Order: sequence, then structure tokens, then C-alpha cells
Amino acid sequence: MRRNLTFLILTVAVLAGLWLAMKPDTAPANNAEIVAQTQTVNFDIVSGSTPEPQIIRLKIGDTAQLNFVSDTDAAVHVHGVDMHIPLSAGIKEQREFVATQTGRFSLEVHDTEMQLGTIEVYPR
Ligand SMILES: [Cu+2]
Repeated sequence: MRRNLTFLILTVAVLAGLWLAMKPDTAPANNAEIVAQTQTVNFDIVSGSTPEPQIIRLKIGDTAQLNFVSDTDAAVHVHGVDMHIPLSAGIKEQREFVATQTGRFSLEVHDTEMQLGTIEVYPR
């Protein structure tokens, strides 16, 4: 009888230990994925170009804050959306690109046809 009781207590202890060790993580899921993000991207254009094209990765609903400074007058075009950004030498221009459709949108300096980068928009 006493042996049965010991066995029962041991069994319960082992099961309780297993449950504690294996219970699912109840911490809330990381919800950063579902919160829209804003990225700031700076383009310092010298003689119509930048050192290397930038890749900006967004998900639907995200925003890219685009900051431009050019040492010469220039015009930047974001292909695929109707965004033209005239730049005056030395004057900072800011534009918000809100990701409303998936795709790849290249940024180009029109006079020099230099690629400043590409905005890639992915589904959320
Ligand atoms: Cu263009």
C-alpha cells in the first residue's frame, strides 16, 4: 500500500516536471511583424550619383522617409509610382514613400541616369 502511494507521488512529480518542461511558450508572439515601420534613407548625391545603390526593403503599409541632398540641381524619379523630386543644389528635399503595392521601384537621377537604389515592397 505504502509502495503504491510512493509510486503515485513519483508519477505525479514526473508528470508535473514534464508538463513544466514541455508546456508551450505562452509569451505573446513578436508582433513587430504586423506593425508598420518607417525607415529613413539618406541620399547624398554628388555630381548626379551616389557611391552605391541602396536597397530599401518594405512591407505593405511601411513608409520610407527619403531624404535627398544634391550638390547640383537634379531631378530624381521613382519609377513605377508617379514621384518626381526636383532638387536644387544644396537644398534638402524630403519625400515619404508609403508602400501601398508590392513591387520593385527604382530611384534614378534623370539627367545622369544613375540608379540611386531600389525600393522593394513585399506582402506583409
Ligand atoms: Cu525615371
